Amino acid sequence: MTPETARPFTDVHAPVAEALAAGKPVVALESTIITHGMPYPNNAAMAKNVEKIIRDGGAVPATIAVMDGRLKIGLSDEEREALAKTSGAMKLSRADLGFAVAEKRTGGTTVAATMIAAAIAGIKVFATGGIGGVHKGAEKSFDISADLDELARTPVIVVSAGAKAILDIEKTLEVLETRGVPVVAYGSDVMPAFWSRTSPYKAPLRLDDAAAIAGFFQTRAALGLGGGMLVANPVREKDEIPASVMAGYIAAAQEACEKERISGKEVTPFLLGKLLEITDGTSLKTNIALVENNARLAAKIAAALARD
Ligand code: PSU
Ligand code: MN
Repeated sequence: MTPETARPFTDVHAPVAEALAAGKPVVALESTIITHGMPYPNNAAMAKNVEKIIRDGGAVPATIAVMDGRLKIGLSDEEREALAKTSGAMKLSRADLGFAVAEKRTGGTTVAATMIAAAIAGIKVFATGGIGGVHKGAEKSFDISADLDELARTPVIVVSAGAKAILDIEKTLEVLETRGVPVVAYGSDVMPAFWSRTSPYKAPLRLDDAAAIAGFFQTRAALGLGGGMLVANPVREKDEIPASVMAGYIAAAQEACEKERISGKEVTPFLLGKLLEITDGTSLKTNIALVENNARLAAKIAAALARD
């Protein structure tokens, strides 16, 4: 897909098109988190608020999704609200993005699909909650998210709160290293674990300000290294669920997942839903807070990129 061949299938929302044409900062946002990651109406409120945070940070938000077969780069308020209410939306990654466009379906884009769309639109920074990664037990299930391959090939900075603690963080880091994806923890020596600020794993790289992250990205591009990079931004202390507390919840959710024989792309939504139940909504509060935190940092990185 190139910008030219994708154009007939793509709708770029006017404020996004204007910002891109003027070289102003733009931040992409994914939509699987809206369609599959959170229940309505929390998903709608989160999606709206995250866009506001990006605007307050001086950048233009571009929520990406497929609606009735149109690849949307930026949604109107009405479209975003409609997507949040859609039941039966597809979960779209690299493998099925083209299917949804060809068959005129509606779906939320994962980190992988959002990166693809951002790259064709010329957007370099993308904020999400957590990326997909290597699932626990992957040596049996082979369940490794397409997000990791996409990070290796598509030149977008993905700002996340690390890999979800429902994943095998150690194996996820190994795969990212093998694929040549830089993982930069923001202001931390250890990898954050989504709901928690810390994990037992050392961060491969550390940078302490947005301008340095932008500079690193530009240097990689100049060296012709290709591909994207992952920024791991720890959730704020006041919003975190400590790793020791989270571990018990995750084990319980995992057990339910195995018992109910959930597999494939249902695994992540199932585990998130189960955790929501088990934690009585606390995990959702933290999830929303960390997405907002990532949006703030992504706006700063986009602003730094736009300055150069
Ligand atoms: N983080 C969340 N909720 C989500 C996801 C991440 O808090 O719904 C989504 C992202 O879109 C990510 C996807 O790209 O889960 C990974 O799914 P899979 O493991 O099937 O590749
Ligand atoms: Mn998977």
